[in-house]
Amino acid sequence: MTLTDETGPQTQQGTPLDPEHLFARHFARFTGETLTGLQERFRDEHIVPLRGFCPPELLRPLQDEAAGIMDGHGVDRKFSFDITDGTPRQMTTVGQPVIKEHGRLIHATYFSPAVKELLGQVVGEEVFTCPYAGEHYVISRLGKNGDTHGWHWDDYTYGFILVLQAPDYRDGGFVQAVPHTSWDKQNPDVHGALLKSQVRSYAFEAGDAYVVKTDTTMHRVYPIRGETSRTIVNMTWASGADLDRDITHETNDVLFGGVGA
Ligand SMILES: O=C(O)CCC(=O)C(=O)O
Ligand SMILES: [Fe+2]
Repeated sequence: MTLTDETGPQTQQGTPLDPEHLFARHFARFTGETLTGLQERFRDEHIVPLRGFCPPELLRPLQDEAAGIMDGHGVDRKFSFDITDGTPRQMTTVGQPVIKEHGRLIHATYFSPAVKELLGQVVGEEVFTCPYAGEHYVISRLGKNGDTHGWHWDDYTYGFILVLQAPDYRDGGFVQAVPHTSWDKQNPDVHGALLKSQVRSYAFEAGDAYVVKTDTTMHRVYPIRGETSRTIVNMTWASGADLDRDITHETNDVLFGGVGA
């Protein structure tokens, strides 16, 4: 059980929550055969759920932190992107600069050595924090009937998505992924990707996370319906090869405001 006051989430003893300690202890569950299973699934599907990723003590504080930031700073977005073949983005978002200022726990999650180590083990190579700060972390919320994060790819190799609030799958909001597809920013072809490969769907609960190879896995969040809400934090991770590539970030800049003015 955690308590929160104006200095942020605290333990019952009144000391600030130490996310690193909680992550390191909690990730004992992602070792041995469980880890091998995650590695195999990631290799096969290029996306893998990390069920129960979030240490229970951190879930409520992270939910509260994200909700507070979203309520104070969320921007409603609604458009379709030519650069992803016209797919819709209808959601409320907050970009990295605001989270850096107000999101101690989200920031600590992104810069956690234990999280970095776990992600590297799951994907089978070392991962690096994104060289472009605007993609370190963003929050998005689907909160209105029909809200969706339509089909797209992302700029860097890996995405890590922490699910803080999720509808029942009957109300939509689950993730769909199509591995072994690629994004030609000059000639994006979503329908071609759907025909070429296999769509898999994944439903998540609050506290789950997933890792996805975002540059070659087209993905989307199925539209939500009715009175429900879905909130996630998306954190971008680079591969070693990404660090030597010249990568642009058009969709992040428009959807989340990039690194700000
Ligand atoms: O909401 C999700 O689960 C995926 C988010 C995503 O794909 C993105 O922000 O690029
Ligand atoms: Fe994405």
